[in-house]
Amino acid sequence: MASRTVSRSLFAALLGAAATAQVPPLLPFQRHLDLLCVDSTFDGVWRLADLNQDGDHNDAGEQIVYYSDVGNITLTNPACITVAQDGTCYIADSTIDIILALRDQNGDGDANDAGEFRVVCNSIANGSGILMASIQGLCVDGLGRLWVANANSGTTPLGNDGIYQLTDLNTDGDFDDAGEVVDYYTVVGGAGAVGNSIPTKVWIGTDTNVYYAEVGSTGVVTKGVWKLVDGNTDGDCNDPGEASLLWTPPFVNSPFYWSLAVDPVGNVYTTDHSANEQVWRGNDLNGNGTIEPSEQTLFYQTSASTWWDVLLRDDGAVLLVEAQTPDRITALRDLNNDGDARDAGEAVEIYQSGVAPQAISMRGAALMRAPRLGAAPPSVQIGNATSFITEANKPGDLVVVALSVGPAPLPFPLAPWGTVEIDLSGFVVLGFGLSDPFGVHVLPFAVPNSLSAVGTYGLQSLAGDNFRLFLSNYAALQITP
Ligand SMILES: [Ca+2]
Ligand SMILES: [Ca+2]
Ligand SMILES: [Ca+2]
Ligand SMILES: [Ca+2]
Repeated sequence: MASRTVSRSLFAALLGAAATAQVPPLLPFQRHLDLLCVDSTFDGVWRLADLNQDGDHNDAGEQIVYYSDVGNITLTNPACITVAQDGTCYIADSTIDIILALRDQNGDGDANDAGEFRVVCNSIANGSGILMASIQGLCVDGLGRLWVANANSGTTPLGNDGIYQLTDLNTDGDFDDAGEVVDYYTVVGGAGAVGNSIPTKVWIGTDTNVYYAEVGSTGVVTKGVWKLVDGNTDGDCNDPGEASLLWTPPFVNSPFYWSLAVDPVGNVYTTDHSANEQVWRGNDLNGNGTIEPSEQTLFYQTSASTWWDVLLRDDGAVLLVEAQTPDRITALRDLNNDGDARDAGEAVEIYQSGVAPQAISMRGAALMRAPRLGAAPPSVQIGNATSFITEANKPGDLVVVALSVGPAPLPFPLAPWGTVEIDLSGFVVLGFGLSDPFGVHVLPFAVPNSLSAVGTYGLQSLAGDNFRLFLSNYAALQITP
C-alpha cells in the first residue's frame, strides 16, 4: 500500500539522517485545519473552525461541541489532547485517569455518536501494571504511538513522575494490554514530595529525540526543558547519561514553564505563566546539548496570562492557549523578523470568550490536519504514469482531485473551503474517491503519449466529510517531451 510504503521510507530516511535516532516525529502537521481543545469546566472537547476565514474563531457557529460526556464516559478533568495521523484525537483526563480516543466516523463534525469514542488506556489499572496518576501532557509519533508526561499524585495511587511510551502491540485498538505501556523515563529524584518533579508536556523533535517540560517546585529536579536520548537503543532513557537538562530559561521570580513545543528547525518554545508572564524561545544552535543565554530570546511578554498550551501552526504562528479572564487564544507572529513577537501587531487574539458567543475554558489544544496533495513523481514524460497522493484529514474522507490547464492565478480565499490556487476557468476533475485506512487517497494518472500534453499543470484536491470539505495545497505536474 502506497501510504505504508511512504511512511516506512520516511522512517528509514529519518533513521539514516540521525545517528542518535529515537522516535519518528509527526507534529506539527504540514497543513492545519480546525483546532480541538479540552475544556475542564465544560468537561468536554470543542472544535474551533474559522468558517468565514476572517482569521479568528470568534464568529457564530465557529465553536462546535466535538465531544461532551456521552455514553458512560463522563470526563472530570480533561487535561491534554493530541491528534494522530489517522485523525484520531486522544485526550487524557487526570481525575478519572483514562485516555480517551475520539474520531468522527459519520462525518457530522463531532465525535458524539455511537462508536466515535472509546477508552484506550486505563491509566491506573492497565495490563502493563504502570500507574499514570496525573497525566499532564500527550503527544503522538509517526508510528501512532502515544507519549505521556505524567506527574505523581499526592493521594493513592501515587505513581511516578516520568515519560511513558504507549504502543498498541496486539493491534486491538487500545494501549491497555500487557507490555503496551513502557516506562521510557522515570525522573531521577522525582519520587517523594509531589513537587520534586512535575513533567507537564512531552514533544518529539524533528531530530527524533524526546523533549519534556519540568516544573518541579522543590529544587530537587531542575526546572526547564529536558532532552531524552536513548543512547544504548534499549528502548528507554533510564540508563546513565540518557536524560539531560537542555535548557533552563531565565529564572525570574519562581517561573512556571508549563507548556512546550519544538518546531522543525529546532526552536524550542516554552511558556512561563507565573507572575513573569513570558514566552521564551531557544535553539541549541552550536549543538553542544544545552541552550545557553546567547541562544535564547524573550519571544513574548504580557500580563495576567495562564498559558496551558502552545501550538505551532502551519503559517508560522505560535498559538498560546489559555484559561483566564477572559479565556483566549493569542496568535504570535514575528512580522518584522527581529526574533520576537513583541512588536506592534505581532500578537492577535484569535479567540476570546468575551467576544465569541460561546465561552471556552481551554486547558489544552491540538490542531487537526488539513488535506495535503503531492504528485509522485511531479515531473513525467509523455506516455508515462504518475500518481496524485492526497493525505486527507482521516480515513473514509471524500477526495476530489482537479487538474487545471490554465496558468496558476493569484490564490484567493473561498470561505469556508480554504484557498483556491488553480485556474477555475479551465479545470477538469480527474478522480473522486475515499481515503484509505491511513487517511490517504492515491490516484494513478496515465499521461497521454502526445507532444500536445507537454507543459505545466496545476492540481488541487478538495477533501473531507459532510461537515467540512477543505482545499489542499497547490501541486504542480510537469509533463516533458
Ligand atoms: Ca472567523
Ligand atoms: Ca460524529
Ligand atoms: Ca492493545
Ligand atoms: Ca537506553
